Amino acid sequence: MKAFPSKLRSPRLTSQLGLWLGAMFGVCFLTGFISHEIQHPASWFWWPARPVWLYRVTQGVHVATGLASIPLLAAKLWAVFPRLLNLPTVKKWTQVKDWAQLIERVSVLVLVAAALVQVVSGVLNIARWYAAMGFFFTVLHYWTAWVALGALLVHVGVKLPVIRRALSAPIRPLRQPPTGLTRRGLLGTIAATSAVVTVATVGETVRPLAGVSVLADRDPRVGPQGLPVNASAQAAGVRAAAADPAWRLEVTGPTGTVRLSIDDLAAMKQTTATLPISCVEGWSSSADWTGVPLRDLVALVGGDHGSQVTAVSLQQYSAYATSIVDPPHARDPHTLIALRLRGEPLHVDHGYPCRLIAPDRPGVLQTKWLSRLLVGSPS
Ligand SMILES: Nc1nc2c(c(=O)[nH]1)N[C@H]1C(S)=C(S)[C@@H](COP(=O)(O)O)O[C@H]1N2
Ligand SMILES: [Mo]
Repeated sequence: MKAFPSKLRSPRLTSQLGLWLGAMFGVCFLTGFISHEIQHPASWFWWPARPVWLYRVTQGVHVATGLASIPLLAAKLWAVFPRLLNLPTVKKWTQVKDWAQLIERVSVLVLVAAALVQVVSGVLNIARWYAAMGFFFTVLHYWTAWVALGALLVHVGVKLPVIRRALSAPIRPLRQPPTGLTRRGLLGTIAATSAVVTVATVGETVRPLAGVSVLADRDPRVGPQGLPVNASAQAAGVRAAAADPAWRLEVTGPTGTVRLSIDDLAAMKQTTATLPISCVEGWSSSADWTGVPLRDLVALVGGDHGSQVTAVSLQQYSAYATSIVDPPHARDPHTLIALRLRGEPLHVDHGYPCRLIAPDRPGVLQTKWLSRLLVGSPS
């Protein structure tokens, strides 16, 4: 195919881009897998409560590597484009001679499709197109990642000899001195584009870069009490319930149920901790939270070191309305039922009357507008 001819295309360029892309994908897959397991833990999975910033880093890396891979993916597709559509023509399956080649071709198509699905759905999620995707996103993004991984392993397995040859062969000088872009110039441009994408977005979680991250979807400094808000009390339909003077936090455990007013909670021993909200979408923001350590409430109803807590919101009909607090987090002294943010009573958009805030946990599990805590043993 003669479309887009370029002397810069070579097995070496393709292999080099593939190597970078593979490394990005590997890191992105691993950090994404961790995030998935924290939210839907398998029985073997365990996630610590410390260091408090660990999830903030893994999820920041997940979103950053995903975004930085977009220019690499575009370049890689460009590099192989003339051959991408070279499908072997199969008239009868019984006549297929080169099965290895056929499998390789199909795996490439699957890989390209899966990579595009991941990039597009990831970007749409960051842009908060929940209405269009909702719960569907997590399922799609998770399973497509496995499909991509499988196709990638097949692809690399089949191409290994070509990759080896391309990367170990001495660089063949071009017959004519290059006019325009050189190979090195092209690689440099691709790397620079990825770097620009990263710097332009990573400020949503790396605070010192917030000022230059022009493409960041969230400014980690903006919102009521200097903290971003995804779901407002209005949007969550909890304005009235949150303002009701009859509100009580209902805590149920092995020894029974206690109902605590906001004054009751404020009269208990208060702890202040600096903890980030680390949204799965990649933005994060740290602040001082003050409230009652969850473990004190656990003890109040007869729970102990091994207790698991289910936090339930006033909000209804939302996937974010409940969250499970596993023992490592439930017993951590900095896991709080927060009443105050930066020294002021919580803004209603941040979860007034009280919210859960725990170290090293995805934002989506930091349940706002609490109504009930159920203390039990891990299931
Ligand atoms: N009840 C409830 N709690 C919630 C949410 C929600 O929609 N409802 N959003 C979660 C998400 S996705 C994040 S990142 C954190 C911070 O969200 P905020 O920015 O809307 O406060 O709160 C979490 N707690
Ligand atoms: Mo979030």
